[in-house]
Amino acid sequence: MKPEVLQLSPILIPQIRERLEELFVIRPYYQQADKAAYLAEHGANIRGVITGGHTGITREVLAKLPRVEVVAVNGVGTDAVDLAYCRDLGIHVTATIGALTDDVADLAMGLLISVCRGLCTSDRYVRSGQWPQSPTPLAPLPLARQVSGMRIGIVGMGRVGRAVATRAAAFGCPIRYTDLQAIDAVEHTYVADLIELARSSDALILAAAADGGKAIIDAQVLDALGPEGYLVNVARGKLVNEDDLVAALKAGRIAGAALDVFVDEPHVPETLFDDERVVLQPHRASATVQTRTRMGEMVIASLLDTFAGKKPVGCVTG
Ligand code: 8YV
Repeated sequence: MKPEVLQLSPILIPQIRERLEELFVIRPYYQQADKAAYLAEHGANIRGVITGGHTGITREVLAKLPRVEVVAVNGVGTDAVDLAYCRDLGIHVTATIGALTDDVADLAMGLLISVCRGLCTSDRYVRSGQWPQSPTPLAPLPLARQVSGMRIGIVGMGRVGRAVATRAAAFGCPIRYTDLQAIDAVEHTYVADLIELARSSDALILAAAADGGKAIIDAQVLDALGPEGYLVNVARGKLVNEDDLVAALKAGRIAGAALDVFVDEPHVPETLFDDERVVLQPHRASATVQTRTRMGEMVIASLLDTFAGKKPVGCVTG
């Protein structure tokens, strides 16, 4: 009999979906209107869970899955899963570690360039037919901020942070970073204090894990970044106090922000919608065919390992 797997978020790669259907009985929880009834019907037979990094799984849902052996996160962040609770119950939690590093770092640089060079604003300018009305160099577009050579502060020097550093270094950017502690393998300057890092950076790039659940970027940090400074977030929305960010942008206390993640996705503070100093993405950092395929393969491998009685690939629960 094929193991039953509860799916909490969609898989967008057709070949991965087909393989999942071949190997397991997939129960698409995310498509159900009456989720409680669906759990009541199938919960007792579920042996595995597939979920997204942002979606995770609540303790309430886990409690309805008495036979569950593994929560396979189709993503690298496990902050939306209660790891201690899973460990206590002997449930493996896995993540697609390493699969999306390059894509997330690519998007961080893309966002930095977009916000500094006004790419989205200029694109809207051309598309809306305004260019012929006031041809360059008279176009009413402000001159942009040069990216090459910007002082970059990386918050969280894990895999993604390091991949961002490699890219930023190729742009001739001096790099400093903060993390829980200095990392021997990293050649860049460590700055223990986030406010000090913000003060000495032209752009802060957030690449930290959000397991602590704390909004580390608040008014104080934003003020240290200052009116010439930019914030880029490819990690988690909850790392930022969004009210403080909106207020800082509104008052011109920072120069701009480029955000792939938000506190209450898919809801984005509406005041950001017509702010040209902001670039917004709908949590797409890992959304390429190549990366989502690799991630899907890792999810399948971790389910198969678990059901074969092995410690699964990408296990973060030890
Ligand atoms: C994914 C993410 O978009 O890896 C993560 O933690 O949040 C994202 O890369 C998500 O997990 C896709 O389901």
